Amino acid sequence: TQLEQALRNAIISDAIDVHFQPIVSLANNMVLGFEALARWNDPDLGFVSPAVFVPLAEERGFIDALSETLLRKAAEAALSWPRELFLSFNLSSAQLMDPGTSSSVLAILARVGLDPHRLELEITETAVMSSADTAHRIIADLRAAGVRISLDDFGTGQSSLGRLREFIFDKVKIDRAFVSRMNSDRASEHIIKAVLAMCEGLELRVVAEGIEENSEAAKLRALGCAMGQGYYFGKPADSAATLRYLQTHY
Ligand code: G
Ligand code: G
Ligand code: NA
Ligand code: MN
Repeated sequence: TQLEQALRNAIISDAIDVHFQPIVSLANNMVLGFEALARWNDPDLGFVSPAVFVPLAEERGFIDALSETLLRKAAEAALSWPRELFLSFNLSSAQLMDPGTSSSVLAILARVGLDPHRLELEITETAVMSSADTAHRIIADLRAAGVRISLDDFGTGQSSLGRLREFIFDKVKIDRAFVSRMNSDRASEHIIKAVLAMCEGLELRVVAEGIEENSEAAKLRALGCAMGQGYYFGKPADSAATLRYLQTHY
């Protein structure tokens, strides 16, 4: 298809960029790290969402090439940041089915010179379940090297609490569906409270995603949520804008 051909060309010509969105401490608004988010603005097709081209790349077998380029760019940007902030990077489900993923991730870090302790990988529950044994091996190898693992979009899709018993995660990201409904819907607030209590018991760090308003940040802070991410703190921005952001935000 036209989209597939354009994506192939974009990967070869290095036309897919990485943007960065801040993740902050809710206690004091300090920036703790950034999530890398792929951005592709094609001259003919215009802006194509990663929600479209990541699954296409997986389906067509070029997710490795795409992801390696993106991780390299993201890691290089992280090295230019003025402080040792963490870099959070999304792994797709196809990568968790490929036994080569852990060594390829660690090889990129070594080549770029980014300490594995500064990397976090965001994965979804569905991705872990799709090929459980391989996924567990990859996660164990990466964690042994110091990379941390976040459970993304928690509370949606195929989530099962049983997964948390396996202690393969360092952090849980509460899906923005709960945050955006928190002010209008009591159920969402109760769910967030329960997730926070559970994560405290399991010694999991928690990030609330999709914070767009001060009232949401304030409520989450009052509930004891440690970290937040969302347009209220900063939208995804390219590496130059991210450096400028860091000059004005601590
Ligand atoms: O930022 P945005 O709404 O455009 O992202 C849409 C989806 O694409 C999200 O689910 C996000 O996790 C995913 N995504 C963004 N960048 C990457 C990437 O570099 N790799 C993978 N696997 N997924 C990504
Ligand atoms: O699946 P994942 O959680 O990685 O995807 C995060 C997506 O949410 C990205 O596409 C990102 O651009 C988007 N996002 C980040 N912050 C906000 C926000 O405050 N509001 C909305 N609507 N989307 C957000
Ligand atoms: Na993510
Ligand atoms: Mn998410």
